[in-house]
Amino acid sequence: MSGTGEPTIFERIAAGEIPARMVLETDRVIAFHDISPQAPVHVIVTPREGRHRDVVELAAADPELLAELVATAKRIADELTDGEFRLIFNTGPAAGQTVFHVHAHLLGGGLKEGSLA
Ligand code: DGP
Repeated sequence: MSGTGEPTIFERIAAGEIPARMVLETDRVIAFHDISPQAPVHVIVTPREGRHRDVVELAAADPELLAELVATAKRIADELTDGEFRLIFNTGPAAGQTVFHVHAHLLGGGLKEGSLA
């Protein structure tokens, strides 16, 4: 666990304080369209709660929640893509992580130039 400071933007989205184009919500996971899409389908999949900074922390602390995150991404991909997709966890600032609340980028349907991948 980490991040005892201010809630991140994704925690504020989960709390309903900031609007987002929701795709799917479960008890533990939320998914919404990325504000700056890098592919025809670009969805953020993230835990509703918890203070896990990145996927490495989440895997160590709550592997079941990580598995649920991946399963949720697959459910969404089945609906919104041809079933083939990228799942990217930026880990650390030098890797492009800007929001320090673990999240997966679900990318599908072809990538734009200069994309995350
Ligand atoms: P990362 O760089 O891996 O930490 O990804 C953060 C992503 O979150 C980035 O692609 C843009 C997206 N994002 C940032 N702020 C918001 C927001 O307020 N709403 C939505 N829907 N997406 C956001």
